[in-house]
Amino acid sequence: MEIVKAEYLISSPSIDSCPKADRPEFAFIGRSNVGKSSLINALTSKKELAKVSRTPGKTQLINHFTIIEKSGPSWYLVDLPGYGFAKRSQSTRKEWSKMIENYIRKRESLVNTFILIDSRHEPQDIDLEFVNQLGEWRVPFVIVFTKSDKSTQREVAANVRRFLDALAENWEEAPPHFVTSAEKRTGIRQLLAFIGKLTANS
Ligand SMILES: Nc1nc2c(ncn2[C@@H]2O[C@H](COP(=O)(O)OP(=O)(O)OP(=O)(O)O)[C@@H](O)[C@H]2O)c(=O)[nH]1
Ligand SMILES: [Mg+2]
Repeated sequence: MEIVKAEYLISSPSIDSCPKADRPEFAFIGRSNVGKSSLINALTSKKELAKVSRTPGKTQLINHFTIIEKSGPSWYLVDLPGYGFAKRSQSTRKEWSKMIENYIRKRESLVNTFILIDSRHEPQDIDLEFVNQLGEWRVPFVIVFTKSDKSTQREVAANVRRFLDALAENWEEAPPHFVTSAEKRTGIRQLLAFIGKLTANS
């Protein structure tokens, strides 16, 4: 797939103020600092499209990016605010949950959610809970392990295996997953091919 245009469109505080649901949409979610914005930049080959920060919790809104493929189709990439940001208050977390649940469950044009997991760590409860939540909501999603350049292949493979094993307690069949590095562009082509297949069908 060849992307000819990738542009920031708008940041919305809730689903009601999101752009018209007139094209396929793909959302990225995960713990703050997991690499959502970096992955969006890698997918679009635009270094500064989504804001990358060393300070977690920077993205607090639903951020839409317009993508246009060379062959014509247009879709949206959506950078969602991360979870698990310790410095947020209880009430801010509640608002976050409500906003995310509304968006993920009600956005009609949402084709797939990418849930990002840091491949450097052993399975974290907060991530497992969010994956299980998506399962309960019965929305389509895939798991994307990030930052694979930061550990050895062996460590990454072990963490992926542990995460999928932990999910197996609740899942008969493991959800599809990708291993990526925004830094080294590992898995980027595969993710784009996956998106391409879904946009062709919608
Ligand atoms: N080595 C390496 N670093 C990465 C990778 N992806 C992201 N990072 C770094 O991780 C930090 C966080 O990346 P972001 O893309 O801002 O993460 P985010 O999930 O969008 O964070 P929030 O918007 O704050 O929730 C930055 O310092 C990135 O440079 C990767 O694939 N490899
Ligand atoms: Mg971000």
